[in-house]
Amino acid sequence: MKYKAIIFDLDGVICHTDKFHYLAWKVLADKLGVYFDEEINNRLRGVGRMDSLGIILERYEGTPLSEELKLAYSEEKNEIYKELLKNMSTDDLTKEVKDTLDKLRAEGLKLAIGSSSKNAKIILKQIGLEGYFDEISDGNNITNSKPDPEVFVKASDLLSLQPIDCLVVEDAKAGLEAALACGMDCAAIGDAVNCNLATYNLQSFSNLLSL
Ligand code: B16
Ligand code: MG
Repeated sequence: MKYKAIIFDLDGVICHTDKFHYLAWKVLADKLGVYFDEEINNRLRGVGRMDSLGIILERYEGTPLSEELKLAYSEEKNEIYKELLKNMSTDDLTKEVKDTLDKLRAEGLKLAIGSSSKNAKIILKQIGLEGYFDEISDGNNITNSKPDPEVFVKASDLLSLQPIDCLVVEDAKAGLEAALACGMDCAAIGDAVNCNLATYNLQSFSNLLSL
């Protein structure tokens, strides 16, 4: 492989937390009387928490919400989400993903996380990957979330590598756009394959071994 490091998105690539995001946002949407379904939830993939709330509020017709109240609602959702994350375990990390990561590392590649989530470290701990990655760039060290490239730029900085030496693996359009915006090649997986934006399209996570 021509890269020195791979930067993995977390949710939708290493493991799947969309069902927990959905359940937590649904509680808030019901409280606000806003229609919310799985299709709208799909639009939240890779999008930061406050931007996600903005998408949900597109259908809100009540009295205008102050920024302070929006922040309080997003924190309320996050508390529900964090409770749901307690249900995650090592069973949420597939053998294919773990074996592939181990083989990539054995080939000498550095492995990092580039996630919009402020809960990335909690999730990694739940699935048994605490301390596994060389670097973690997540929602806590950025001010602009994907499609802004900040999270990936910070990851390459942490790795002390140039963007051209890093490959990003993403399941969301916003993530592919973020990678391309900072000059990184990217591999799409899942729904992101249909975006036709990626350098590579993966049918399966283990396809990374043949790039
Ligand atoms: P949090 P990723 C993203 O993770 C999720 O895909 C997205 O649905 C979520 O809104 C975002 O993290 C922020 O998450 O509320 O936990 O900070 O795909 O970038 O790993
Ligand atoms: Mg994702």
